[in-house]
Amino acid sequence: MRDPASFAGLIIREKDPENLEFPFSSLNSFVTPNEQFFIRSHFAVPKLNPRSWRLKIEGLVDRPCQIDYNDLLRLPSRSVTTTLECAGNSRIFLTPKVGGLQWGLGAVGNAEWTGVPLAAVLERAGVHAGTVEVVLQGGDAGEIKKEPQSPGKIHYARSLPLEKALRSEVILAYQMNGAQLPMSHGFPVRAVVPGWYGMASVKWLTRIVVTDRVFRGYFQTSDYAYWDQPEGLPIQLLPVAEVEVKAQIARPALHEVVRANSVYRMHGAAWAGESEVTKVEVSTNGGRMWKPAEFLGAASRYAWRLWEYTWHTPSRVGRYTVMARASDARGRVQPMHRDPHRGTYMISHVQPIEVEVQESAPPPPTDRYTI
Ligand SMILES: Nc1nc2c(c(=O)[nH]1)N[C@H]1C(S)=C(S)[C@@H](COP(=O)(O)O)O[C@H]1N2
Ligand SMILES: [Mo]
Repeated sequence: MRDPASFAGLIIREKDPENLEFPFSSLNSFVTPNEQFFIRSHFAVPKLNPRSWRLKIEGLVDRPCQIDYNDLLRLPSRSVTTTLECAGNSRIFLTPKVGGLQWGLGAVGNAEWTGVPLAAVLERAGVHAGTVEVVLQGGDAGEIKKEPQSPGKIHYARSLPLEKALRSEVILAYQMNGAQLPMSHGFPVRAVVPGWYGMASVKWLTRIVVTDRVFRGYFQTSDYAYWDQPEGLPIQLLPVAEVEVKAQIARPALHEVVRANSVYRMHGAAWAGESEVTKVEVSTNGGRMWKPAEFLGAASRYAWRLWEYTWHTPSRVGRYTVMARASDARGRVQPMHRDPHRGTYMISHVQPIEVEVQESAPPPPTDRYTI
């Protein structure tokens, strides 16, 4: 029988293509089980057969080549545990409302991915001097119906600057949490780009193009871009890339009823892109006072850190606001307010969670279902 605790229970944000959210309030493990990992797909899942699947490597390389599935499996592999957060995670909290999938807190998950470093594959092909970017293309395609409409079907594609592409944590993964990569998560092979928002981790990877130009594909110009104003230049749109520092509260959930004058275990997760989370602070009085939360494990670069805080709930019933705020090794602190330059992405400002403190409250849920 299936372990009842592995019941998926994902929230449907879109039925077709499948876009499913992890119910973040159920967070109870460092690694998110595959069945509960959120799914973000722009087009229908391409049916790729590992026997006929090929990864083409072309562009500015000495030896353009094709790698098949068995070739890839024979190359030296490595595993990396990384948090994958969609750049649109938490969008539902933005006011006024903005377009795009209305994700709550659960377009994020943490998994152990196993595969071949992208650098090894690039080395085999021999990258030319003067290379600027590496473009990763997925086997999925579709039409963009909103403006600017695409000229027919286009493939999902994203680029990485050569420097990031060569870093050892960037892998072409064929396993997720020790199991074969599931269909929805990019079977047979996907890129995993630790420290960057999810859109960089191209699923159903079929083609790599090495180029001496900056790639200007749809998913990094029209979509997944934000406003930036470097000194001395007019404001410009840049591709969304590195993950911001962020803490999220799993429990209490929004509008949860909490018992007055009791001991409540607040908990959640925090992550910091290419840096490391060094501190999570909690406020239970609307941001007037902040107290340190405790970590449940050591920092591991690219993976989230689970944290908890023992809240002695007020004796006076009423509505209270709880918040969590993370800091990282680079000195970044989660902002209290939204930066409008970020458009509809990179939603990392502190999220106030309103709860009801009442005389009696339902018992806290147990981790496992007992049926
Ligand atoms: N080929 C392809 N890769 C893709 C996407 C896609 O639609 N097609 N979506 C991207 C986005 S926006 C995110 S957040 C992650 C989600 O990965 P997951 O579905 O495994 O959680 O995949 C990325 N890779
Ligand atoms: Mo995403």
